[in-house]
Amino acid sequence: MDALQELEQLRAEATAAFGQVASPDELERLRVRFLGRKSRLTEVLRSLPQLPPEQRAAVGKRGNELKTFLETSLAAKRQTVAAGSQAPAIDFTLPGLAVPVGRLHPITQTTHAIISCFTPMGFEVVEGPEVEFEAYNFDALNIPKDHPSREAFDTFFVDLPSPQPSKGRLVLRSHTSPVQIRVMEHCRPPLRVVVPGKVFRPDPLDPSHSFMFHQVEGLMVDERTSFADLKGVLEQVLKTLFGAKTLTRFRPHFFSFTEPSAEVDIACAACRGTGCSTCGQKGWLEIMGCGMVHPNVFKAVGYDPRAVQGFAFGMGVERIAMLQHRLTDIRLFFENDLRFLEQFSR
Ligand code: 2NL
Repeated sequence: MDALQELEQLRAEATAAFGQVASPDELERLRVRFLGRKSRLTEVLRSLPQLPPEQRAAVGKRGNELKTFLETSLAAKRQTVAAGSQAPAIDFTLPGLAVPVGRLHPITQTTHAIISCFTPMGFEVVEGPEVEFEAYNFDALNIPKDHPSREAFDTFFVDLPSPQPSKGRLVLRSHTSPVQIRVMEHCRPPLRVVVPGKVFRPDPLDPSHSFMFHQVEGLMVDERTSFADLKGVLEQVLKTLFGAKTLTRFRPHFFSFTEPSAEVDIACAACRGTGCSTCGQKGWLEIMGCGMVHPNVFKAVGYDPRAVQGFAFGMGVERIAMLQHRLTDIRLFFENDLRFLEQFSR
C-alpha cells in the first residue's frame, strides 16, 4: 500500500470513529490514535524525506489536508460531547419549583372558627338562599310592615317578578334569619342550628361598612329552653373563641324577633377594661345580639308559643375577624389583594 492509499484509509477510519464517540475520554483516545506522536499520520509525514521525490509533494499536501480535517473534526466533536456531559437533563441540586397552594379566605377561617364552637354542643350547620322572599326576610321575623329596614335604602330589592307573590317581593337577604324560619317551617323541635352566610345591605363602602358582609346566626328550640341556657351557651362559645379568661356582659336591647333581647359584649382584651382605641375608650366590645324567640315568630312558622321556647343570636363575621387580626378597615377583606390574603395561615 502506498502512502496516498494509507492516508485515504486513515481518513475513512477516523470519520467512522469520530461519528461514534460519546464522551470526552473516548475523544481524547481518538486524538492520540489519529493525531498523536505515534499515529500513522505522524509517521507518514515524518517519513516524507525518505519518499521518492516525485511522490513527496502529493503525499505532503494530502497528509496536511488530512491533519487539518482531523483537527477540525476533533474540535467540533469536543463541543458536542462537552455540551452533552455538562448539561444533564435534570439538575437535582437546584431548588424545586414552589407549587402555589391556596388557603381559605380569612372570613371563611373565622366563620369556621365560630361554627366549631357550636357544633360540639349539638348545633347543625344549615345554609339557605341569598335571594329571599319579603315574607321570610321580614314578616315571619315580626318586623312591622312600616319598619324603616324594609325601605329601599336599607334593603336590596331584586327586580324580578316574585315566583310566589303571596310571599311578597324578592330581596337580597339582609340577615341569615330567614334560613332559621325555613328550618322551623320544615322541622319540629327540638332543634339546634347555626347558619353562616352572606347578607346584603345598600350601605356606602367605608372602613366599617360594606354592601355585602357575613353573619353567623343560630337558633335553639325545645320545650324548655331558658335565658339561662342562652347565657350558658354564648358565654362558653365566647370563651372558646376569645380565650378562657374572656369576660362577658349582657346588655338589654331591642329586636322585633326576640323578647327579651340583649347585646353581648366582651371585655376589651387590648386594655383589659380601662379603655383604648380598639374599644373606643369603653372597655367593652360589642360582639353579638341575642334573645328569646318572640311568640309571633313561633306563630309565623306554625309552632305553639305556649308549648315551645327558644333562643336565637346573630353576629357579624367581619367584625369578629377584624378584632382577631386587629384590622381597622373592612374593605381589606373584599379587595382580594394577595399581599393581604397571603398573611393568613392555612
Ligand atoms: C345581631 C343580632 C340577632 C337573631 C339575630 C333570630 C332569628 C330567628 C328568630 C329570632 Cl328565626 N331571632 N335571630 C336574634 C337576635 C339577634 O342578631 O346583631 N346580628 C349581627
